[in-house]
Amino acid sequence: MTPAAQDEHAIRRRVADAGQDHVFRFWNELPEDSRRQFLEQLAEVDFEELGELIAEHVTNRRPIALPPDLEPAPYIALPVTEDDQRRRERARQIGEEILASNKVAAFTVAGGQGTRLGYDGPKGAFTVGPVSGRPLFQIFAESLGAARRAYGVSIPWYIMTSRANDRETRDFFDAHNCFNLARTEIKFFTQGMMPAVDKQGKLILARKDSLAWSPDGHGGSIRALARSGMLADMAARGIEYISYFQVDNPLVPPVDPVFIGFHAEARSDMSSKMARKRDPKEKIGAFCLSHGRLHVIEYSDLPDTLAMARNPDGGLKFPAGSIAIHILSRSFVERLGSGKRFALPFHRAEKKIAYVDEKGNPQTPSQPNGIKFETFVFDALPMAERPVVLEIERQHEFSPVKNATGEDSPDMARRDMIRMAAEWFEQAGVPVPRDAGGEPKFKIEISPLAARNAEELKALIARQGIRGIGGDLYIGPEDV
Ligand code: UD2
Repeated sequence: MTPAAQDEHAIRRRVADAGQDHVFRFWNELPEDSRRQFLEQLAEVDFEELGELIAEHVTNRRPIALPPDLEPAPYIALPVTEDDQRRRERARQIGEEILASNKVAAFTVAGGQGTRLGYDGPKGAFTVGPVSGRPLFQIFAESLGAARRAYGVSIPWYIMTSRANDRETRDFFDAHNCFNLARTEIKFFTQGMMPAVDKQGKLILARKDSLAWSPDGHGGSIRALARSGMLADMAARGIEYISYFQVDNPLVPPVDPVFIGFHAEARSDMSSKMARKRDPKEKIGAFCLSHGRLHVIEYSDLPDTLAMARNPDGGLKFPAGSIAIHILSRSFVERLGSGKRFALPFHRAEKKIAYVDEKGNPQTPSQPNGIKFETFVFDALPMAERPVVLEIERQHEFSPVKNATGEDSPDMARRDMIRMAAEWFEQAGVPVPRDAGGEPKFKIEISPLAARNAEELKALIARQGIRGIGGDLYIGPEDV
C-alpha cells in the first residue's frame, strides 16, 4: 500500500470502530481532491473524546448534575467605607506596578459566530461608536493604546478567532493599519473545532465531503493558547497575567489595574468581575460556591428556585452575575493545558445544523436537529486556587452587543456609552443638556486616547476651553 492508502485505511478503520462509517456514504462520487480533504478532516477528529461525549451527552444522557449545596459566592463589594476605598487604591497601585513591568497581556475571545446579532462578519468589526461609528476592535485597540502610553510599556494583545472568521479578522486589522498598534503586538490564533452530531450521536455531514464543524467554545481558548504556541510567546515576553474579555462589550476596560492588583495580591489563579444581576432571570451566569470551590452556573442551568431565591432583606440570594471578564495567571493556564485529557468539561448545545440528506441534497432545518459540543472558560474556576470575585459598576464596564434589538443590543450599548461620557462631562464641570426622561439630548462619545476617565477629560476640557455641549460630540485622539 502507498502511504496515502495506508492513511486512508487507518482512518476508515477508526471511523468504522467509532460506528460512524455513514460519513463515507458519498465517497464513490467524490473527486480525488475532495477525498483527500475529507480524510484530512476525519484525521483531525479525536474519536476517543468524541465517543465519550456522545455517550455522556447523547446516548446515555442524564439530567444536568449541578454542583451540590450551592451557596452564594463571596465577592469584594463596591467600596462603601474609607477602608474599602483604601483597599481599592492599594490594589490599583499594585496593578499599576505590574502593568508598568510588562507582565500583562490583553486577551480577546472572538471566535463566536454572532448568530443572534444577525451581523455577517467578525463581531469585532461591528460599528458601535454612537458618533464616531468606531468598531468594537478599534475601541479596544484605543484603550490598549492609551494604557500603553500611560504605563510606558507594550501590552501584547492576543485575539482568538475561529476558522470561520480568522481571515476576515486579520484582513480587518490590516485594512485599518492595526488601529495604530504595532503589528508585532497583536497575535491572532484560531481555536479548536468540534464536529456536530445528530440526536442519535451520528456525525452530521454538512456537505458530501465535509463534516459539520463548530468552534469548541470559549473554554477552547485554554487549549488553543497552548497548542498555538501563544503561551510560549507569553512566557518569552515575561507575561504573567492574562486579561481576558469577550469581543462583544464596548465598555470593557481591556486592562484594569485595580482588578489586576486584587488578583495579584490574593495570589489568585483566576479572578472574575461581577455585576449585580439586572433581574433574577438575566442571561448571565451566577457566581456560586460548592464545597469551598467557586463555580459559575450558567443562567440556563440555574433552577428557578435558586435564581429567584431572596434573602430576608429582599435582595437576591444569588446576586452576583458573571460578565465574562477574568484575569488568568499564565501558570494556571499552563497547568490546565498540560494534561492528556482536556481539563474543561464539554456542554451540549442543541442547534439547527445545516446538513445534506441521504440523497445528498442540502437541507436547512427549522428546528434544532443536532448537538454541538462546547466548553466554557468559567469552568476553570473550580480548579482555581484563591479566586477573587470583584464587584464593578455595570454602567461603567458592561453593556454587551448580543441581540439585534431590545436588551443587550447595539442601541443599548450606544446609550450606555453616551451615558458614561455624559457622566464624565458633568464630573468635569461641563453641563450636559438632558431630555425630560433624563437622557443626554445629544450623542456624546469619548475615545480613551483622548481621556480614560473624568479627571483626564477635565484636563482636556480646560485645554480646549469646552464650556457646554450644543450638538453631537466626539472627542477623539486628534482633540488631545
Ligand atoms: C456569555 C456567558 C454568560 C455571561 C455573558 C456576558 C457563556 C456560556 N455565557 O454569554 O454567562 O457571562 O457572556 O456577556 O459563556 N466565543 C468564542 N468561541 C466560541 C464561542 C464563543 O470565542 O466557540 C466568544 C464569542 O466570540 C464572544 C464570547 O465568547 O466573545 C461569548 O460568547 P457567547 O455570545 O456565546 O456568550 P453568551 O452571550 O451566551
